[in-house]
Amino acid sequence: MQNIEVIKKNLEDIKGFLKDEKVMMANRLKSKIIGFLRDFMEKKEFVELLPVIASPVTDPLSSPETTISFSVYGYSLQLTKSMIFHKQFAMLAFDKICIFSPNFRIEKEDLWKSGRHLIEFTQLDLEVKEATREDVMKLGEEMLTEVITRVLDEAREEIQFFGRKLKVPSRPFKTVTYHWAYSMFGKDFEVELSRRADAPIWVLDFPEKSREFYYRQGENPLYLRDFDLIYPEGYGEAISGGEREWRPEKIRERLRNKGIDQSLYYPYLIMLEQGIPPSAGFGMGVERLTRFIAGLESIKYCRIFPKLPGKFGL
Ligand code: ASN
Repeated sequence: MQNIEVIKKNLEDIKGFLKDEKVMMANRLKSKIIGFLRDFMEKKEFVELLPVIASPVTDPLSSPETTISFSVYGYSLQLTKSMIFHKQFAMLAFDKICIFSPNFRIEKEDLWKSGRHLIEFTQLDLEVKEATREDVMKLGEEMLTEVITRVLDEAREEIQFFGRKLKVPSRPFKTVTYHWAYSMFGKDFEVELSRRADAPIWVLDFPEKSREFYYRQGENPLYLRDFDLIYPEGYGEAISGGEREWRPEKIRERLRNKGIDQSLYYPYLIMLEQGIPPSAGFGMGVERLTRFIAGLESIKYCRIFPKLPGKFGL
């Protein structure tokens, strides 16, 4: 049971929050950004699908213990942390798909301070059949530059309100390897890299051990055919994605090596055994993109009912 006082306090906070012009402007900007993203995807002939909110299996991410499960009609369902498995499945029917997908992730409580974590957020998740990592990275670069170009032209009032100095990044974006970033800045390299960068920068080839089992391994199987895109000026991660593993024997081997119980992933494993095409794709957080474009200190302004790690909220 929620304490009535806590609920009242939260409602008061929300009322104050809704009167803040920053919230109104950030959400107006986000609405335009979503439109620009949609136009871009349509131009590239993507089919937009609607999101899955709960299903028998979801992305474990690095913390399977934070998966939220509940029972419906005696079957166990999980709240979506990402639609990765559904995206791969959809490749049986479509060549290019995208979804504005709401994700729910229990983050560590102290991450409310990071300025870039919400436990409920939306990512533009996309997948392309038989694509390579390079294909989808190129797509990500085109998408980000097009959105920024259109914002500068068509969201002038919002950009002026935030006093944001934005420039369209030139392509191709710079790339570094995980290995290089880690050796330069240690395990928090994302923060440091982002703080020092004045343009978006790709980080490639994460170690197999550090990421989920669904990314395809590279020529050196210790590293993956994956990537993150990092925003400049300290805004942190923008995009995460890569090529997918589609061969069931490889996934079984990865699960075994990671000590993960295969029965947790039966729907996925059976899908792979019946055959799906290889693909590549990524997800881009919509609120994080809005935060970066507006130059906001906190992501909370980018949703009208923000849920921050460790906090109670409507
Ligand atoms: N959307 C990401 C991807 O496509 C997965 C994630 O959100 N963890 O790889």
